[in-house]
Amino acid sequence: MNDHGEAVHMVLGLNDVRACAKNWETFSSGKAVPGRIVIPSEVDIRKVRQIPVEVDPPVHSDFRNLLDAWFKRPLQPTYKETLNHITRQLVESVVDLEQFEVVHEFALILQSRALTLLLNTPIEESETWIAWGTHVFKVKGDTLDGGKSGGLDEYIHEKIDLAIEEPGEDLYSVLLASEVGGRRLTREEVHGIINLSFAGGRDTVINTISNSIAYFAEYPDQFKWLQSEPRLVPLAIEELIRYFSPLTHLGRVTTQEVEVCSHAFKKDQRVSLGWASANRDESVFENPDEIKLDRKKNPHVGFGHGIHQCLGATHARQVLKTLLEALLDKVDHITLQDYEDKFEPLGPLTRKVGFEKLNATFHVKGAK
Ligand code: EMZ
Repeated sequence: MNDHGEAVHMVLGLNDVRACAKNWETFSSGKAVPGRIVIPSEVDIRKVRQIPVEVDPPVHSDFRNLLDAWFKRPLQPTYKETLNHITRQLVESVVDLEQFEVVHEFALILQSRALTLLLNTPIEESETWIAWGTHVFKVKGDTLDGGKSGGLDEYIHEKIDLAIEEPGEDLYSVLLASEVGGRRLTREEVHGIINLSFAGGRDTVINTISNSIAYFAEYPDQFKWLQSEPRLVPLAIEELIRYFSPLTHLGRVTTQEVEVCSHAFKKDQRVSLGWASANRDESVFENPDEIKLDRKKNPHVGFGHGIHQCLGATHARQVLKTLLEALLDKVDHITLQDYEDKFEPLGPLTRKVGFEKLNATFHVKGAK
């Protein structure tokens, strides 16, 4: 495909995608200017380097070593309890409604409230984030918007200032007090980590939630079946992530001449690692275009692969698990009223990634 005047070569098979993702020396994330590895490119609307996704080793490893423990907090009992409370409260608030709009009145709210746990900020902060809409850089019609991106930067800078003045236990304060490679993080680096925390897990999580709800509405027998087999929820989550592949692809930039799938690449070319395509690789996944909730062999790359494997994956999985358990517990079945698909342009193709809007009803268990 073409993007911003540059050819982007798309690697599509699972094994090739994995091989390129592993080979960070040749397929670099850090050698490109900020925003260039993202497709569509964010070069024109974002100046800050997202960390750790736009950094190569050895610095990348220093950041991962620092961040991995924080981003594993979703496994802690208190975190799980609060997430469970937030989720059930939201489910309760819509379960009696004749209908509600899933994307904006449910998924966006859940993603934003859950993110307050990941950043360890007050839940009220989510009100501001909800007002930003489903993507932190895009405005209606899917256009990347410099003004919106600048607004996010301003917001982050304000929060960094507050954390400098009055350090707390939030991620801003923790990062400002942290070290990488024997020195304090710079303000720019803190900004880059927080920017990614807002951008990386937003539309991806929202689309996965909306797609999953639509799927269970369309296949009520699968919902019932999972209700009778709740221990299979973790497998079901991996399958939903494989099938919906919320992040279609992410780019790399070649650092030297290299051959991929018999194609010659020059130095400094953009390459797309096609997670969504790899996740439907028919040589690996049996009936790849079907959702098989108890799929056992499921080596999907929905969270990427190699050193850049998604830092927020533990949180995202926990959000989905908590939500699915709450739905199985409270809801008898789900019906859809009307919806509008959301498509992502991919050069000559488009891919359905989620919904612009999705009106649904959660029919409460035990209702007459
Ligand atoms: C970037 C990307 C990948 C990008 C892991 O995140 O997700 C996109 O939605 C964002 O716009 O900035 O974070």
